[in-house]
Amino acid sequence: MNHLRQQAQEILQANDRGGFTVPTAGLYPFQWLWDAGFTALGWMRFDEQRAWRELETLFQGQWPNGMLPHIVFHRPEASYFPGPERWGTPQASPPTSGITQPPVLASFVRRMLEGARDRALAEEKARALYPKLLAYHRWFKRARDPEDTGLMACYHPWETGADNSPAWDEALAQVPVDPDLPPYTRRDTGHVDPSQRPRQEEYDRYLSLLEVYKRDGYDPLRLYTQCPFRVASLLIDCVLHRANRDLRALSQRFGFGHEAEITGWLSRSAPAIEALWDEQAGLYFNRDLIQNGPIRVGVSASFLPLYAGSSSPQRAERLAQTLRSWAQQVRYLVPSTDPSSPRFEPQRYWRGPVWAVLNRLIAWGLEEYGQTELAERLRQDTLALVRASGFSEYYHPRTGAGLGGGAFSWTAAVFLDWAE
Ligand code: 9YW
Repeated sequence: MNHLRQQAQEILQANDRGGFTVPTAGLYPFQWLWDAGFTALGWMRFDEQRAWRELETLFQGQWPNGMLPHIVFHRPEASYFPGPERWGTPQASPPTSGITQPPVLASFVRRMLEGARDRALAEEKARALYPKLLAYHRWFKRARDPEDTGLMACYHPWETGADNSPAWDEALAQVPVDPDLPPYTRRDTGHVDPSQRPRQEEYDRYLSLLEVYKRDGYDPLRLYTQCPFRVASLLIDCVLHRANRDLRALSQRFGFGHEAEITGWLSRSAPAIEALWDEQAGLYFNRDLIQNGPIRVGVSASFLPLYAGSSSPQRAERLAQTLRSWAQQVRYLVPSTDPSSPRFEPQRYWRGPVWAVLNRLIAWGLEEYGQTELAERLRQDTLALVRASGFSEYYHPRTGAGLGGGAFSWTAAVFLDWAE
């Protein structure tokens, strides 16, 4: 195992561009939001200073309104599309994308603080990051839940972290392809086998949404009523709920005094997440906010209310049963889509493959509900996949083959954080 730890460290070091870590060279040459969070957890295991730096660098891209974008384009790089010109956001220095991603950061900052060997450094860094985290979470509430429903409106599959999940098929199909869509050349399929990437019709719609944002001047409240893609995503809502619990703990610890405000948000999000439960399916479903109905496809995010901590013990037990039934159908947990679904595609990106980061989040939740055996199963499966196929972006849930990009930062980071 030691040589794998060594290799994982070397991947982070090789992907380090001086203050930020690219997810993988070539395919993703910038800094991504939730990747940066996981990567910081990995750096924490061998270079704490560098771990904190990862987050500080990410926050250089924070918008004046508090929004934290999903990509920060620290320096020009032609190997990725769409770059800053295509996003056309008002944010110039550094340029960024115009949507966000699952907000793991407050939870990870708390974890880093509690696990740090250099206590003084951790206190100083976490305290300095706190106001930025608070501004980000306030932006979420203001911009994405102006009606105080408890669920956040998401405006793009990229924003959910799980781009081509079958959960978004119908909602995305409702997005008209812009007849004046400027021509473009995909770069992703030049790096990775197209059978492991989203399809062309999805890409045309992903890019048509960017034209909508630009036309609407990135005005979040206009998009709240006008955006042709609006979903409540379990990845965003559960991660944010958990992050708000951790932000509240940080507020209390440092004496910032925002606990009542954050408790107010939590009191709305907990019942709203629980309303996504489906008794018959034994799991939680994402929700289409335009059709105003559940999206009945089981996905790996369907287990995240365990990570949020909003589930009752009974529902947690039922979720564990559902997960065990998935385990009958694949060799490695957790496939990103229910393997009994007709939409399950075991090698296509978020339509079936196993992702180490999702396993990490789900296992945290399982542990907290006392489901230690299943949590350990997820840990063992993740380590086995790395041993068999290296540090891939994602893995085939039946064969264990490594898929997507290689030498992948967040997979290496999860390994460092998880392998004892
Ligand atoms: C894209 C970087 C990102 C992840 C996303 C994943 C993929 C592709 O790669 O996005 O073009 O932005 O879906 O979750 O953050 O690893």
